[in-house]
Amino acid sequence: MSRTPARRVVATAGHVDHGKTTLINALTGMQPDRWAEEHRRGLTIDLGFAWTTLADDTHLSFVDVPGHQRFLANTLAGLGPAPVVCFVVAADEGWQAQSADHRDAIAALGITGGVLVITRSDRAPDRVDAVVAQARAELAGTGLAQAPAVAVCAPTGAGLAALRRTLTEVLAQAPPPPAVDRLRLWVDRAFTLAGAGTVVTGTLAAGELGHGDEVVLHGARGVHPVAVRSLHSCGQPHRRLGPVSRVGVNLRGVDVAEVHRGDALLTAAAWPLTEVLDVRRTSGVPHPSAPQHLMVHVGTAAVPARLRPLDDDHARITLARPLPLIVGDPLVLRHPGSPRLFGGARVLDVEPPPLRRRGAARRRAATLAALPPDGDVAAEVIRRGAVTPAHLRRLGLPVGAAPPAGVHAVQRWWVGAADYRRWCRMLVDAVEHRHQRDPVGAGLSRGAAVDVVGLPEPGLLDALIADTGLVQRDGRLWAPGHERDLGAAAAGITAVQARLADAPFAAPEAHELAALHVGPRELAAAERAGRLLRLEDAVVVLPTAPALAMRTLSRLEQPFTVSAARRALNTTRRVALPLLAHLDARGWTRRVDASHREVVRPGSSTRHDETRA
Ligand SMILES: Nc1nc2c(ncn2[C@@H]2O[C@H](COP(=O)(O)OP(=O)(O)OP(=O)(O)O)[C@@H](O)[C@H]2O)c(=O)[nH]1
Ligand SMILES: [Mg+2]
Repeated sequence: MSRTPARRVVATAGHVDHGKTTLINALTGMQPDRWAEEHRRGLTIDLGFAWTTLADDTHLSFVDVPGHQRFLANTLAGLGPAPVVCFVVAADEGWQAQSADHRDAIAALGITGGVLVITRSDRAPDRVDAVVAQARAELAGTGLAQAPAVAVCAPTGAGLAALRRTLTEVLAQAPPPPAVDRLRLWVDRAFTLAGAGTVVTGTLAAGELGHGDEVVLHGARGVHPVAVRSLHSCGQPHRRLGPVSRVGVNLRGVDVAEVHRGDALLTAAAWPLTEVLDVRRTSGVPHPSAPQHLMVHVGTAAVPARLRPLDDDHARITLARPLPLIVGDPLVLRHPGSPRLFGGARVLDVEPPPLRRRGAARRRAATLAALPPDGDVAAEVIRRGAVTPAHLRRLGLPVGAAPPAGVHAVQRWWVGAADYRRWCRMLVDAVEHRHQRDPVGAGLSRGAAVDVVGLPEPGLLDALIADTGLVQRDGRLWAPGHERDLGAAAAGITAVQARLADAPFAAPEAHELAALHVGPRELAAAERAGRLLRLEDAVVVLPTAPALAMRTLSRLEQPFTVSAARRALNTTRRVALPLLAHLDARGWTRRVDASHREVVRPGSSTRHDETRA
């Protein structure tokens, strides 16, 4: 069975002039230095690209970086998205200043795969072992501490076969690219191709990209929808590419002038775009010794930023512009206006809480110190009160299918279990309190309930109502039974009911109601309790009155007038008019003309054999 050959990307690293470009040229037969100025000066200035195929059919692309410290930003853009490096040290010169810079960058980026290549071995064959030992000592503590070493002489080809074998082994053992369902391709180059338009290139370290995909380009001016017109890798067209590939993407929908290194092609709406992040130091000086103004390098982006130390190892970084970052992303920190790196950090939170109150920074440092490197889902849920697992996943947190201990799934949200219990108690108390204060009042409104409990998501209220067994009517809440409890008004309402039992259509007059201490609120409460029916604000009958009226009206000659109905029901126009309107509304009677109605007979579309609506 044939299998699709793996695709891998390796970046170079190492001091200026140590032979990185010469090595890649010897391995691939391609010249990575693309600019005339680079050839004239014999110096790499910007990233170079070349590729070859290894013995196991792996398609291997190289990103060749400059060694000169002036071009460190370019170097970091090449190393940023690369999972594996060829770390080059010249045998005749040994470890040098930019060897150390690149070592620091690799440490900050958390790169763990690589080969130590001792170049220019022909110039100092007897120094090779010493330089390997020196480099190993310098790389101790980084992901390259255990990297295999190979000595080469590019001009003669000595050692190249061994290097290819070693690269094959290292790449085979490197952890597979993360399986993610969203694209983030950091752009390292943008150019136009005659007849094709805008092309961007980058190292696709995770996610996939396909012909026709609709994605967004995120840059300094926000996000911009674009479509993939065609895709290339290693000079070949492809329908679809996954990690780890060098990709060239021909884009529809964007002018080349609008695209820059550090922009990113993203799956639309799949990434948080963040300016404020909390980070943990992974290498370099403690945060309080770091400059307040700095450059943050991540992916291929380099963005000015402000650093606010929270403790030695934790800091808040505010970027000059938002970037698509998630928890776990590695950052390289550099002095602005200087090629020196002073450290690395890893993103712990891309949606941190504001630090406004006194002592907030100290408390935040303590919280961050307790976080595992990939974040703590339960802590994030509790901090936010309620959050969807999809949102946490988007932030890069390790969200499983089920909520972690201490977290409940409630509808589409995850909430802290203790919070949820507290909200339930608060809601029941607030409803109870409202009823005690005003038994004939209209219960607690939903809006007031959300406010009183301080619910982070109003939508959670329905779950709380269901779980607490509260009764909801017309958007208001009662404890079960309380919606029928009339408190001090009960006696007055009972008197009204007794009177209507004797004379069903003799609705009490306003002054009679007043004498019984029954006002509009008491009538509304009685209606809610199912004890009275309000035909108009102050015109009340028993809930059985409409059905009773129908018995009388159906015996009248049809159609009938209001006067005929009034006489038959032994009542007044004050009651007869709203009663007939009520029957019309129920569909039990209907108007025939301006002065006549008739009973709608059973068997027609509506029936009147119910006693309550
Ligand atoms: N004798 C000898 N010379 C070499 C070897 N490898 C590279 N060189 C020479 O070293 C010089 C620098 O080589 P480059 O490949 O440009 O070095 P680099 O690391 O790419 O330099 P930057 O990109 O500027 O950092 C060139 O003159 C090369 O010809 C080697 O194995 N043996
Ligand atoms: Mg070079």
